[in-house]
Amino acid sequence: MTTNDPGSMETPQVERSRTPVVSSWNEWDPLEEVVVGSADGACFEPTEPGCRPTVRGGGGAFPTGPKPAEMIARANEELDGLAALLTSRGVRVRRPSTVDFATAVSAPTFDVANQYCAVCPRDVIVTIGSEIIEATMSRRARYFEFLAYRDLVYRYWNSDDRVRWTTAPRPSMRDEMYREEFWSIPLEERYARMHSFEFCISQDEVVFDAADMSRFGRDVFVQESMTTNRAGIRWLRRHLEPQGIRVRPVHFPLDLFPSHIDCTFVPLRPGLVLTNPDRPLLDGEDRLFIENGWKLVNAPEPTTGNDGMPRYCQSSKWLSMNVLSISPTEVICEERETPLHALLDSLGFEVLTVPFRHVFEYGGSLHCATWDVRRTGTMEDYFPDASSDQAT
Ligand code: ABU
Repeated sequence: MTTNDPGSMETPQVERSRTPVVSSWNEWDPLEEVVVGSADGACFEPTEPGCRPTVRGGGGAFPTGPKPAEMIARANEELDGLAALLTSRGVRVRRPSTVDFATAVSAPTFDVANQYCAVCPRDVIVTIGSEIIEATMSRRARYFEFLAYRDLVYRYWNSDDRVRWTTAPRPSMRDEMYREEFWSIPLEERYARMHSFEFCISQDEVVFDAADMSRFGRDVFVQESMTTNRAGIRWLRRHLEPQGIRVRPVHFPLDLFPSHIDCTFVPLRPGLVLTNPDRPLLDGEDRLFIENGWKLVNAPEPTTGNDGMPRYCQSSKWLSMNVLSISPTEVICEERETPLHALLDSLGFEVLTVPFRHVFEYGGSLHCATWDVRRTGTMEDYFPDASSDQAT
């Protein structure tokens, strides 16, 4: 059974004697409690300055408003399947609150005709140690997505006074926050400019999505992208470094439309990162890994090319590598990604699989569709040799 019933979270004296109810330092330690997204109330993402959705295969204008009920039901069936698998492995699963994403937003600085969904908590919220951080978000339709998790956040916060809760600065999302010209740059020019790392958001306000972060103990790597700018990374650094956490920007210059790091650079256990062969790290940014004995292993070609992805999916074929680790030896993968299963098996992992293709059109796969609240383990230093330190 999955639940968002607070259960034992209501008894702080009991919780106080053990691990905080919120505690997670990396992407691979044994998972104890997780939030799995829900497609309830989902809408098509609207066209806005930070997002230009297009129907794949030249299918005309993108629909607006609520997604059809059968589309939602298919995605929910797969999300429920993931929740059931996690529960069967002893992980406590919770679900977001239902939100009416069809409600328009009219703010002093922007309007948007409908909102999006709560399928991908990873984009919105992150656990770092016993702190929950709500991201600024980069798109108007996602400004209020945090509401789907507020009941849960309050319950965690109320149940254990070691839980820290931070909401990052709310950006204006006014027109000036975006670079409209980004969308009309021809591909050849994008290649020529790939090292400028200027995407559809300007650098004036603090902007980040939580899914541009990847947690490696006392090091958090943050991708500069269409959804996270340099001011966002500076904010994260000033916020986290006083706690002894090093924030390290990373760049993948061949990804001309980067959005979220978890289809590009996916740590699986201490010493091992699954990498994207189409999106190598910027020259020199791999040194820290190599000098500290980490192996970067390329993911195999996904079983579906970009052309075969669902019509309304705005993500790349590399959702194949958007896996969820439930321990340093167990990884959940999409069931059709057999070349990846074989690779992970050869690297010593137990590979668990679930069908998840219908979730793809909500912009994510297994890692995106989850928010890990508690994993065993403490803050470790996996990069003790910092001679090539990029954090300063
Ligand atoms: N939300 C993750 C999508 C990343 C990608 O399309 O590669």
